[in-house]
Amino acid sequence: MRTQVAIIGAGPAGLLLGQLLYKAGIDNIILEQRSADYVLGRIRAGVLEQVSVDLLEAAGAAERMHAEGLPHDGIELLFGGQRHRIDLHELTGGKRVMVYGQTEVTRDLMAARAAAGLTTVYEATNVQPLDFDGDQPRVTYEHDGVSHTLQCDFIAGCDGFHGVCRASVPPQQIRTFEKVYPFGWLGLLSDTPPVSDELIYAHTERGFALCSQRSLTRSRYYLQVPLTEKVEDWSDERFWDELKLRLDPEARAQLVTGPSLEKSMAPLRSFVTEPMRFGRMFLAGDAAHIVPPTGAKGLNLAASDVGYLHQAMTEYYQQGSYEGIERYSERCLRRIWNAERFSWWMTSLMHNFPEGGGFDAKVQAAELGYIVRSRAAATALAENYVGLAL
Ligand code: RFL
Ligand code: PHB
Repeated sequence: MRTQVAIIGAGPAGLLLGQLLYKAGIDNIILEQRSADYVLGRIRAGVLEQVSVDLLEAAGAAERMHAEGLPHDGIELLFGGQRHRIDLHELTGGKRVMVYGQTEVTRDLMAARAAAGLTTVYEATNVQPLDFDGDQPRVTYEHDGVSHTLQCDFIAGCDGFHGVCRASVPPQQIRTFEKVYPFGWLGLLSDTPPVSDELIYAHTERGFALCSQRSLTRSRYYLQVPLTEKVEDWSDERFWDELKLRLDPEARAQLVTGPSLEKSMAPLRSFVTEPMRFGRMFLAGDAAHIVPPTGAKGLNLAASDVGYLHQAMTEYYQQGSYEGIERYSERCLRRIWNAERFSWWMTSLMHNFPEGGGFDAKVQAAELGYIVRSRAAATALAENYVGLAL
């Protein structure tokens, strides 16, 4: 079998790349180790920057997002028992974010791919990228017990943090930078109306909490918890009780609780791989970098990597130019390090660091106060949250 671009991973990065390449007339096949239902069952991101919205439009998969997604002009910071609005729209000269779940983005991209008649091999096992340092890369895999070889011009490693592509690079060719945080997020999804029109990022002595949403009838909440906590030990009731303790009195009174549709734990990590191209193999999305979710940047970075990669491949196939390919890592990494900085900063600002001995909490309180008093400080937060123009 042969294709121009072999894409490994059918998460949002792989599916978006496949659609953009298809629109540019570039043939591609996706190999995914899980089933489509499993991929859709993972509840993750909820906030899209304009760059991601634009790329979904270019991919022809934006119709439902525009009909059902919720444009948000602000976020709320809750600390010292009070909420303070950050007016993203006003502070950034008219920018906003779109609240639309990763599950729905993935579903729309899957539907567009199916409508275009493109091949995705789900439940592909033993996927292995090979010979990407030469001119004839290939990917071997097994499906239904049969071994296959896919010949290609390029391999796109869109296989997430635990994928095989980054792991296939000889260690001397790759550098990684990592920071692991001493807590995780426990998330709960429920068919209950959101507690507030806008997202609430809450900093409390009991730890961080986030009130997010998927629609006017579906909410997503998160609690900062020690990494030692187990989901099984958190009944819905315990989750709601703890969330209430981290909200202001008005939100506490307004919170509508209900049975969970999903509950899961996510560790928090900052991680970057340099470079992101190894001969004819590219890493994109979580395969190359992870941000803690506090800044809502992970999916957006995956989308912007794919934007650069699709541009580079289009220039190569349409004009024979290698420039975009050679500059891929550098272009991506500039955006990535800015998002890493912002996500680390938001995480440091909003979470409880018990080992800080009280000093960290005092500095956090001073900084939060500064953000709501100073237009300059609020603008810095707002322009990073909606996405820096880089
Ligand atoms: P994914 O989604 O992990 O997809 C990778 C795919 O590759 C497959 N795979 C393989 N396939 C074949 N062979 C192999 N050997 C393979 N190994 C893996 C996997 O099965 C999978 O289908 O990576 P991708 O596409 O790069 O997308 C990245 C995003 O999923 C991620 O960055 C975001 O979810 C992060 N994130 C958020 N990002 C935002 O922009 N805004 C948010 O509000 C936001 N909130 C979040 C988040 C992530 C969270 N968690 C759970 C980590 C909230 C949370 C709680
Ligand atoms: C979400 O809705 O899942 C979400 C929203 C904002 C974040 C992180 C996660 O910062």
